[in-house]
Amino acid sequence: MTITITAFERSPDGGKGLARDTRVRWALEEVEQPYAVRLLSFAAMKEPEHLALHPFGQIPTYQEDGLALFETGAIVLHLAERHAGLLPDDAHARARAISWMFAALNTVEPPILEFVTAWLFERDKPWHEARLPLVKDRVRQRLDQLSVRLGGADWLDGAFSAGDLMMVSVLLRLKPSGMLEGHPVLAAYVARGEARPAYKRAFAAQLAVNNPQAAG
Ligand code: GTB
Repeated sequence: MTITITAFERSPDGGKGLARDTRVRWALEEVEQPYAVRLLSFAAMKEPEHLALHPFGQIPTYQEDGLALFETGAIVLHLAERHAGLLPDDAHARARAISWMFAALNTVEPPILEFVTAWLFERDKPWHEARLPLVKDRVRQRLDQLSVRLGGADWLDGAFSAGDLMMVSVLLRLKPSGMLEGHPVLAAYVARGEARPAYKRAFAAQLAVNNPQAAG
């Protein structure tokens, strides 16, 4: 059965690939699985039909053969476990790659989200000037730690894995702010992710939806 995911009818980022359907598209491309996309308006995401698939009324969702999933971590892990290409065969290396997925989602993404929210949406708040440096520092601390761990390696633990896919996806959220520029090791790591043919296909597919003129 065809895999169907959901995505924004028009992402607020206008095609920068920052909405979370991009990481699911990327995983699908890495494991060479064809997929269809059902596009949703913000209003449709809050309708009972979509809430039955996603309890929080968000995108993306994933459907295949009677299985319905939400949460990008669960979706990417499901794909990585079912198809070759995103998890190593060795049991220990596999467990470590999954640790990196969780680290991306639970340890690195939260301060990045706090920062992006403050930077984009809280500029008019009276406490904005005082809060922004605090949330920036929390991001910098994680970026410093991650840079040290990555060091001169291409990927976090041997070959490219679902852990890298998730970490690069999370770090990409920082690109518009310029914050990655202070961390050349991570900027190069993100660039390696973006250079993967599977990422390029995923990016182009979301661009065709969100900015058809730019997609050409
Ligand atoms: N933890 C969930 C997951 O990983 O699947 C989070 C899902 C989520 O936050 N989905 C967002 C959503 O549906 C879209 S990705 N939001 C609508 C809502 O909650 O009503 C977040 C996002 C949105 C827009 C941009 N952008 O424009 O730059 C970037 C990221």
